[in-house]
Amino acid sequence: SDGDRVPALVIGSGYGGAVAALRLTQAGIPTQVVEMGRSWDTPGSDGKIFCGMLNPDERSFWLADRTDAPVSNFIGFNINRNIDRYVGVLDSERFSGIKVYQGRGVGGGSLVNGGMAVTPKRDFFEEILPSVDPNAMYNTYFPRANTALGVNHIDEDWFESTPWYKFARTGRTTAHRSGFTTTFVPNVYDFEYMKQEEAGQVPASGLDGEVIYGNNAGKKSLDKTYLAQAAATGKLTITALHKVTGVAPASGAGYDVTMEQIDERGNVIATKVVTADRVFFAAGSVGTSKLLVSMKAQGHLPNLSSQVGEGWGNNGNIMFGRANHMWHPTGSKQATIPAMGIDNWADPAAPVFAEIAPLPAGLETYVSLYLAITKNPERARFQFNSSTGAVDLSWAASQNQVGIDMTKKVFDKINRREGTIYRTDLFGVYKRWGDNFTYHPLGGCVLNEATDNYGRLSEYPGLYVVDGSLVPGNVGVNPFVTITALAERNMEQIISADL
Ligand code: FAE
Repeated sequence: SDGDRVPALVIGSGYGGAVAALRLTQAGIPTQVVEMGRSWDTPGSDGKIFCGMLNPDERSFWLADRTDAPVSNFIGFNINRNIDRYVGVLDSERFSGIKVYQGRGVGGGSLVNGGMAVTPKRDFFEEILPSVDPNAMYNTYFPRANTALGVNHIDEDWFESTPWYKFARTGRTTAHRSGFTTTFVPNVYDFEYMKQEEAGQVPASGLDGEVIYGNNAGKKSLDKTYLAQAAATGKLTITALHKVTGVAPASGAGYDVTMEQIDERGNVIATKVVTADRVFFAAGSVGTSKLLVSMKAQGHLPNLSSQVGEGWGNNGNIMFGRANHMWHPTGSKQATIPAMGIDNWADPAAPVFAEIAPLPAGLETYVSLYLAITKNPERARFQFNSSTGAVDLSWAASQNQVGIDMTKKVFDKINRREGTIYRTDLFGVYKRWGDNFTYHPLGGCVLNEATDNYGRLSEYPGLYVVDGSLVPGNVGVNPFVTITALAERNMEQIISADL
């Protein structure tokens, strides 16, 4: 509460925040996590904590009057619907050139994501983060992250036979016929639980259209892994529905952290200041970058590196669909959890890792949906806008053209071989590419550039960055395993050297 003093305060409860919370509390340090979203532990009037994708209600979106689904249209119809403003679990934050999807709530992105748990390719990791010892990462921190996150692999025999992964097998068949390689993708969704869903033995979630607005079962989100373990130490406090708006040196030692308490409709009901000896920024690439850029510009943390706000990228995200022939159905039953990717990353002309994504519409659509991660080298910066008081992101829509070009090199070939076409009705009216949004914001406070080699904001002893803003814009695969493993590496060093 207002006026408290705490040894360690963590801003945000996603991957970086959850790792910080666990390792600090295990080291015996009382730790307060401040999270702007709600704690998703209480069912609504329908008995469920989260709503499904086909029947979204106020729980779906963060303080919005209308849903804003990534696949917004279907054969000419906009499928979004009006909802009441509420602190829903998925935010689509709009900047002038791109929309950034992020999780809101205790657990951050782990509440809404597809659970794909991919360790990056070692040579690309070495390329993007040359200051990090790759042996330590691949021998120690990636394994540690995978274990703590509860990563598991699909039973391949079951995958081959279940109707729920027909869409993935169709995507694989068409990729192979054009000479592309596919790979199974590990996940934090419990695939054994999913088998029990199919058998009707447990409540269905991944087999009942649940994912981007939360999973009511099956998924090992951070509230069930890292944060639960941290709570078990007895040293963790989580303060939900509090948004940090400022961090500045306190008189004496430590930092004053200013926060607004909001109600479930988003109204500010109190403003509080907590003083912390150490502050860990874990508000995500966008949240952390916005806070640091505005603190620097407003003179609260003026000595921060000029690199703060730089190096942001969309992980090359491009979403799109192909229309299969009638003899290549994708299935009216589709698991919401992706299990396979097309891996063309090693091709310098078209470096693409494309997840074969479900489109669980409850009916046969013949659509193959993909989320491509391309090696898009374009970057943008966060800048404080003194006339609006907001932080802008300089990304221009045209910066994704290079990602589209890479994607086309792979999927034009598949379309030619199959005699098929791209769908043009999923992202608007006659819009082929879902290129105006990202699921994978990365960078803005890049490791060893805006921070030291362990995430310390060296100009301000006791301030640290631990989340996706450390990763320079693109990691070539879905990012949360990398974010988690880097946080494990950095926290180990910080705890042993600084605390
Ligand atoms: P994040 O998890 O975003 O956590 C930041 C937390 O800070 C959030 O809970 C915010 O509400 C909170 N916050 C922000 N600002 C403030 C503030 N001022 N005060 C207090 N709290 C604040 O950050 N990645 C994969 O690896 N595999 C996938 O399958 C996958 N699927 C995805 C699907 C969707 C729909 C989305 C949106 C993302 C997906 N991602 C996936 C991306 C992944 O969830 C994301 O990279 C991580 O969640 C980022 O982790 P951070 O710790 O950086």
